[in-house]
Amino acid sequence: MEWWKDAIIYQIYPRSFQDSNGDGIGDIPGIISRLDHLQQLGVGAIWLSPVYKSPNADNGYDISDYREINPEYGTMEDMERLIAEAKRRDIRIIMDLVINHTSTDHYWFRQSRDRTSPYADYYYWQHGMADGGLPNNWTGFFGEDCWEFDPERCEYYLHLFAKSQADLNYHNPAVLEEVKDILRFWLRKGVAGFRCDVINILWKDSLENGKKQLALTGSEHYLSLEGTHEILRQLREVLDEYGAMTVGETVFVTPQQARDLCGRDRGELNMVFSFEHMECDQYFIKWFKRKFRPKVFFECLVKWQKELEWNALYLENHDQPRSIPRFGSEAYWKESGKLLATLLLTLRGTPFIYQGQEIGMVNFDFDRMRQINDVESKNVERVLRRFHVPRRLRWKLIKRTSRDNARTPFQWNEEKGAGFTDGRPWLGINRNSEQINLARQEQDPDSIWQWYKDLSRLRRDSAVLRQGEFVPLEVGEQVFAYRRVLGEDALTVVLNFSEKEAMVSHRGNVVRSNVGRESFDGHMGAWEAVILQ
Ligand code: TEU
Ligand code: CA
Repeated sequence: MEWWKDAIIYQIYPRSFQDSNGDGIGDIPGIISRLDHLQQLGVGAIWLSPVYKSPNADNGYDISDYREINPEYGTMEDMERLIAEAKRRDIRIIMDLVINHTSTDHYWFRQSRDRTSPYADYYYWQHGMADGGLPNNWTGFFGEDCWEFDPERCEYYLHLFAKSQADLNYHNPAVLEEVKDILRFWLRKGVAGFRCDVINILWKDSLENGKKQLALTGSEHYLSLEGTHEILRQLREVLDEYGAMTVGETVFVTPQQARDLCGRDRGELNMVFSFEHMECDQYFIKWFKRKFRPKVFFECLVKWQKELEWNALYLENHDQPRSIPRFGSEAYWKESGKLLATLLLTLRGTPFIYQGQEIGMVNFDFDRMRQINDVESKNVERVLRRFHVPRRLRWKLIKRTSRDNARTPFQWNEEKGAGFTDGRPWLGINRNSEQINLARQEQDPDSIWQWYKDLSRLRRDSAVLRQGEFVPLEVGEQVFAYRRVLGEDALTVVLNFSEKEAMVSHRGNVVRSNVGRESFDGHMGAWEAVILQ
């Protein structure tokens, strides 16, 4: 049963969604109290960013116990209640599966420091070089070295992410068996599937030096290798026992690599999050931004729509800046917010909405490093400082690209804690919460929130939007138009990614218009979106 092809999935970043006890940290009881919101949005499943026990070096992506809930977020009973309460509303729960690495606080890692322990080979341990250098020249995802010396074991361990996120060694078959057990543990609790963190880098074929590059030197030794496919096929056997779905976060994949990871006949993942469309406004790595050119973005979307039979669709998540300031326009906040919603909910695939996107939340309004929490931003800032990049430029880069842009607390209402908390929030609340919040948009029939709800219903009731083929019609400098076709039925979507007016040749009866048009003569105003029959 491929329920996930009919569903819209909603991502929750638990720390920033809803606090229930005034400690300033979002939690599971908070999520339960907001399930009605998600039901109204017509969500079929929630992807829950990690809620496992964790010292929070990377906010839960550094797991210290896969079978425990982080006490900041609640208890296992709370988690079970969440699964049950969501189920009552026909909402499934998808857990985040972070198995490329564990926290160095994990029992396995602590044991692994002892070479004689059964856990000795759970991680990549290596001697340094005779000349005192690191075991190889690889560089990590967070802009730092990826080897750390452990004085107890007197060896280095590999960490492609933060220092306290040690990479698991899948050359040791015991590691995969552990992971299978973890899957069963959660599947038995009624979880419907997993979003698999950086899943295409699990297998490292060797630890030899890599070809030197601007970032991620060494990545040819672990990106989408056959060893990873083998692991995924083994995990699929466990998942199939429970009919579970998986969506993999797959970094640096081409459409061919994506098909190999989630093609129907492959027996691996069900969908992947690819990154190419998120890289349209950058050179090679995200810290080097370039001007967003809508046409490049459209071409990329068309390519992926054509090359994959089905895939995950997203414009935001907890790692990316918000989509309105990035692909839309803050000056046309409402129009462009609705336009981006239209894009997300009318392409072919499974749409993922990231918390706050449905009310048009924008980037943080921080003005100094002290307000930043994210480990990646802090590391990168340190590296830039080491290279004598001036302070103002450093801040400019961080402000534009930091992951904290998407992590500020959900803006429920205009009160002091934005309805998120009565206490002191763990991360700053955007000052615009007085203007941008759910309560206000519930009152306004013309709001971004109403638009999301409306399009979600439209998609639910429209087989064309859910199953139809994707046919591009126009890929221009500012206009993107395409058709969804199913048998005799068809809908045309026309989007104007600009404040400049445009004239298009597409015609039809108006099904939806983000500026309230009743008929369409081809004229498009600023950031206008129409769905035509
Ligand atoms: O992200 C992996 C990843 O490659 C990037 O999106 C990453 O966030 C970074 O921006 C690269 O520059 C996943 C999680 O989504 C992320 O939150 C974790 O920090 C990371 O894995 C490690 O678990
Ligand atoms: Ca709390």
